[in-house]
Amino acid sequence: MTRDISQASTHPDKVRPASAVSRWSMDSSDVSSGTLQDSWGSNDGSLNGGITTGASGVGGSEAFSFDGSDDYVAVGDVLGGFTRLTVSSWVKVTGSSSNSSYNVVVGNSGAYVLSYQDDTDDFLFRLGLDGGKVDLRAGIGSVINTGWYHITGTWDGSKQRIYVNGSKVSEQSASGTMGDTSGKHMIMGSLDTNADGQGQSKYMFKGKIDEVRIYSEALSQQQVWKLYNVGRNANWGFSRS
Ligand SMILES: [Ca+2]
Ligand SMILES: [Ca+2]
Repeated sequence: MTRDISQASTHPDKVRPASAVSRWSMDSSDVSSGTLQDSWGSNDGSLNGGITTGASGVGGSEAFSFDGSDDYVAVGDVLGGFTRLTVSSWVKVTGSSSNSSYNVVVGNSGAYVLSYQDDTDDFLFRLGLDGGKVDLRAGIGSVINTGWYHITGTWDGSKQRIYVNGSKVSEQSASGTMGDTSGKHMIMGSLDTNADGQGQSKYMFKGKIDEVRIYSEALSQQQVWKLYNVGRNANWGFSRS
């Protein structure tokens, strides 16, 4: 598939429709006193485990580096119960860290999860609908230690889709009521499955995470493609190293 990306935005704050909810840049300029500021909303995150900040990220920006042991960002008992959703992140997987197959990039247990699956060396987008788990895998082959990937999960209330590097990889029908995640915290780098507000050790992520975004609508293929190019655009200094 060939697309003209010459019109792609070079500004990291683009792709901000009315449905934009939260954006975390992972840039040091948005971190103070152990708190990562939400650039769009009020869903700030607390840094745990001694996360390494200032690591090289996408577009010449900075990322967080997670040690796979106890590093995670806890956003709070928020960001659940969506009727439509987009969740996206840049990730660089550098290890298989957990004692489960789930190396969670971002998730709110019972509602949605984006994860690296170390059993299949692949990405997973899970929705929590009507109390059950609805899983969609990316199926792109090995992603460990092969550089940065942009992963996006969307749900429009009837279809669930997963995109990698701006292109749709898989989709399926998915409907129901998303879990409200009451008591469970939205976490980056792990998952709060037992509603204690903390990332559980078996779901830790090892590698880098950058530019996590949440929208309350399913972004279109065109919007996801633009979102990917916002991050990778050479004019913005993107490097895969
Ligand atoms: Ca640590
Ligand atoms: Ca960044």
